[in-house]
Amino acid sequence: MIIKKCSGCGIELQFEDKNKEGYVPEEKFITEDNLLCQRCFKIKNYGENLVNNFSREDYLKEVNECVKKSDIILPIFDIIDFEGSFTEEILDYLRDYRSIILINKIDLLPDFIHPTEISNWVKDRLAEEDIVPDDIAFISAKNKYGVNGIIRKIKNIFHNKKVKATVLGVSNVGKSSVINLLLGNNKITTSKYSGTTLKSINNKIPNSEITIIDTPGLIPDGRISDLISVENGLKLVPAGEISRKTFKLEENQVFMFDVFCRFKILGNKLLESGSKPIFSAYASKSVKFHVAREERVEALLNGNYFEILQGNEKEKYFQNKFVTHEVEIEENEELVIAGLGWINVKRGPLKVQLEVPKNVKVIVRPSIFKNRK
Ligand SMILES: Nc1nc2c(ncn2[C@@H]2O[C@H](COP(=O)(O)OP(=O)(O)OP(=O)(O)O)[C@@H](O)[C@H]2O)c(=O)[nH]1
Ligand SMILES: [Mg+2]
Repeated sequence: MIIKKCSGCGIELQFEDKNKEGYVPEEKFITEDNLLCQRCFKIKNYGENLVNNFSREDYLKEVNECVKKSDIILPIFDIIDFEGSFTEEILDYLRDYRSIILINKIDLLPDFIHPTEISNWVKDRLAEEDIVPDDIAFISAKNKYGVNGIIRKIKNIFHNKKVKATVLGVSNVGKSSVINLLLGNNKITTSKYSGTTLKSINNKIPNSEITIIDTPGLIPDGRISDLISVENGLKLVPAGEISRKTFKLEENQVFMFDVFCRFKILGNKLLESGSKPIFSAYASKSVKFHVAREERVEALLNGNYFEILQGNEKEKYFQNKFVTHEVEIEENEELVIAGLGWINVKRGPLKVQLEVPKNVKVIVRPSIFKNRK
């Protein structure tokens, strides 16, 4: 029996069962090569979100097998959801293998930021996790920025030797989009939904000795965007430049990150001296920021001011167990809520009481952008 694989998602093709993954009609299977399965055809042509039966463990096993056979790994991180891009497995691979880290989606950074400005920030954040890659590339698959540099960087390390390079990362960071650019075609299926690539896909980069391997996205923990419906989760993922607003907060006021989480100030030395803390909030444009008096919060959560979550879905979201974190953030630090956004403290320190659903990853990190006047 001949084995053929879908060139869009890597799944083994079959013609026996229309309702199972990898289906193609029998005559196509027999007579054609470079086939697309029915699922990839629907994603590519109709933008459908088709669920699959693969589990977190299936994906991990597939990625593990590819990594073991690689000369170098190319982990991709999303610059806008940097903390949401890590999983323990990815950090372990990075400690064990040679790597070039690809920082993707830099088109979503505010206009005033140049990638070189955040390069030290990225290096320091990785060093905190004991990671020292061979190189780092700042790229945008959307704008085709920096992608040719990847090939140059691989050649710098391996010269003209044969190389197997595995691209890996959490779902939706743009692995397949980057590989398509390296190949100069749109062979691999990409989509705005998570879980598009199902199995590994090997391709040779033209005019090189490099075999580039795409892998299915690993599933991360702790992102707010994964606690709501897929369609609404996408609204929390910035599609254009991220939105930024600056606030001063009184002691009895609450800052609301839409309905998703909120915090109040727990007293501040600067407040006592009369000057209020200042911070900027960053998130996707669909997320509404709001400052309210504490007694108004309940009514705002129940009313129609915030628009992303409605009806049953909002009720369901509030059924999550919420926990309270007390966090102190220094000037030039920021508080990140994975899968939602962050606040950057310009005048502090700022001590807050944050309410978020349990298991959502909350961290304090050095600011990604230098403060500007
Ligand atoms: N703004 C922006 N969007 C990007 C960029 N690269 C990829 N995307 C978008 O991110 C989404 C996911 O892209 P894919 O290439 O399918 O991501 P993936 O990592 O292969 O995803 P899985 O196969 O599901 O793990 C798509 O909507 C892409 O258009 C980028 O540089 N900038
Ligand atoms: Mg993919």
